[in-house]
Amino acid sequence: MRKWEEILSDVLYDEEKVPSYTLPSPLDHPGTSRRIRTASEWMNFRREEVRLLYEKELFGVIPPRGDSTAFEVLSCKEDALEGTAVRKEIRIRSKMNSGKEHSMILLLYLPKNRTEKCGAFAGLNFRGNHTTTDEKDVTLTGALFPRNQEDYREEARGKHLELWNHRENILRGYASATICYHDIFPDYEGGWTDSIYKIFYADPASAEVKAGHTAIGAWAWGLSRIMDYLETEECIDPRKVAVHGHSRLGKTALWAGANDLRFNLVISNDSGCAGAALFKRCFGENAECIYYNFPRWFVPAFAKYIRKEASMGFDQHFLLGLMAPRPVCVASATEDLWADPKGEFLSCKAAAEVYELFGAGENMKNAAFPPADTFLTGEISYHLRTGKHYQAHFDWEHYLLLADKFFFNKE
Ligand code: GTR
Repeated sequence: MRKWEEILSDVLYDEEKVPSYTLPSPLDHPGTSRRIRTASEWMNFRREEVRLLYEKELFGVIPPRGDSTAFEVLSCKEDALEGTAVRKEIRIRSKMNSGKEHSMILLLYLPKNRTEKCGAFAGLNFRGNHTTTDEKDVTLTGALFPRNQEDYREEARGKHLELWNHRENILRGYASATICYHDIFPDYEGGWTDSIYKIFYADPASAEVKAGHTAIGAWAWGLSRIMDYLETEECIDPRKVAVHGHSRLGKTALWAGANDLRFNLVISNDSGCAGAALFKRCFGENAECIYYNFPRWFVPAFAKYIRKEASMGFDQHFLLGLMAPRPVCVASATEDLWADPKGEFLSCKAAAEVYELFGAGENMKNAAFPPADTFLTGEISYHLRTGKHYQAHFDWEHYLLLADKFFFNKE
């Protein structure tokens, strides 16, 4: 591998220098002249090939549920968020018959006084459940990541309040659920040992395990465990659960959505490289940058694409296509060039041919790159927010609008 300074000095931020490239079509069957023409051919045949391609080349295999799962309600507060919500903390315990166990704490806000079942937003947080809320009695989480000690303390409460939207989600009638991602796979190279892989393998940090699994796969597993719990909540309609994530957790939300069809709305906030953005544009963060900094996010097979993006037989519109026909939303930010906003948009456009098989995605197929701060809304949605790499109130507005539209037919 080259030195970081060298890698960084080659990063492209100039649209003029983007290499010319041809995007492969997810509907073509490689090596044959066969082309997918119907939704059922996609669902029954090609979709799984594409999913397996991502498993093999990027994100590895997501392990199954544990042999048994137990949900232990640690706390239940009936008058949370100024009396608008019920707040629960649930320990999700994934157990193996061998006796090994992994546990993590879910923070869940449920809207009160609803007559019909509600929808829900599920996402992972970066710094601990207690950083997503200003309620002072939420359990501190995120301790497995050594560098998180600065946030694993009282002072960090509410630190990421703005990124989260619990209050407004509740007021709009949605449940809001989150787990700290470090409690699933602590995000550093030493993280394998404490990750969920420890219940599946004797040596979770071995080369064999790393050859087939990743941190992103572990986090996606965690999102599915949230879904397992949400399915048991009386007041939630499990068909109305959106999975969302920012940045690396946006990549994770896409991978979770690709694998777990129970998520009926998939949201990628500034997911960038290896998320929604096209690799082949090599704009901003590229394969080399991301693999240099975060090898654990990918299987080693991914390394062959470093500085060889042109050789990839797929690109990230394939990943977006795995959501079809469920609605997917990709959000970028004007100052987040590292994540290549234009590449995220072009990927949405290119994914439209998969949605077309289902009679959807028309809005995106013919769309031009939208001006900042406007919503392009449909089965494939996109917006470019003015500002930095962040999940802001403006982003949430679009997500809530989409949940209203697709879950409740409200315009
Ligand atoms: C960056 C990384 C991005 C993105 C981001 C984040 O350092 O290069 O791909 O994932 O971290 O998660 O905040």
